[in-house]
Amino acid sequence: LLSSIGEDLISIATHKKIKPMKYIFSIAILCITQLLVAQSNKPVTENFTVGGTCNMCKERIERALDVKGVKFVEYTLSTHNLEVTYVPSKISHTSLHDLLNNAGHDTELSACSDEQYEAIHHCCKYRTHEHGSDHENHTEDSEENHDHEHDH
Ligand SMILES: [Cu+2]
Repeated sequence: LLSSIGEDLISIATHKKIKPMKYIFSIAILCITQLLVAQSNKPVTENFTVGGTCNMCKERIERALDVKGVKFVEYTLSTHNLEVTYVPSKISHTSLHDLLNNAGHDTELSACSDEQYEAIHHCCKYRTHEHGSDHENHTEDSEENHDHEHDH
């Protein structure tokens, strides 16, 4: 960028018909433009709460944000905190929440639809999850077979 500005400076300077004030003004505009571009390309880091219970959730959440514009993503199960570093000019703040909702996870800003929530694995139902309790009730009642084959 600096070299291109330098080239512009030389080309502008060689045109002697340009008035000094106009010259300075155009340089200022150029600098401000470059600054704004640099600003929007600068990654920002955010932390927010996302619903999740297990490592499957962690994996799903982090995979959901494995997209263009996201530089870093880490979900901490114990705190339900998601740390994400992204480039605002490439991906918007709301897009991040939409992606998480699509994956079936509520964020502190937006909840996913019932349909999206239903799509996640049954052991990942974080909305009603109780820690330390195993619900392994295999209620397969003894099947009654009424098929009696009578051999004569
Ligand atoms: Cu899970």
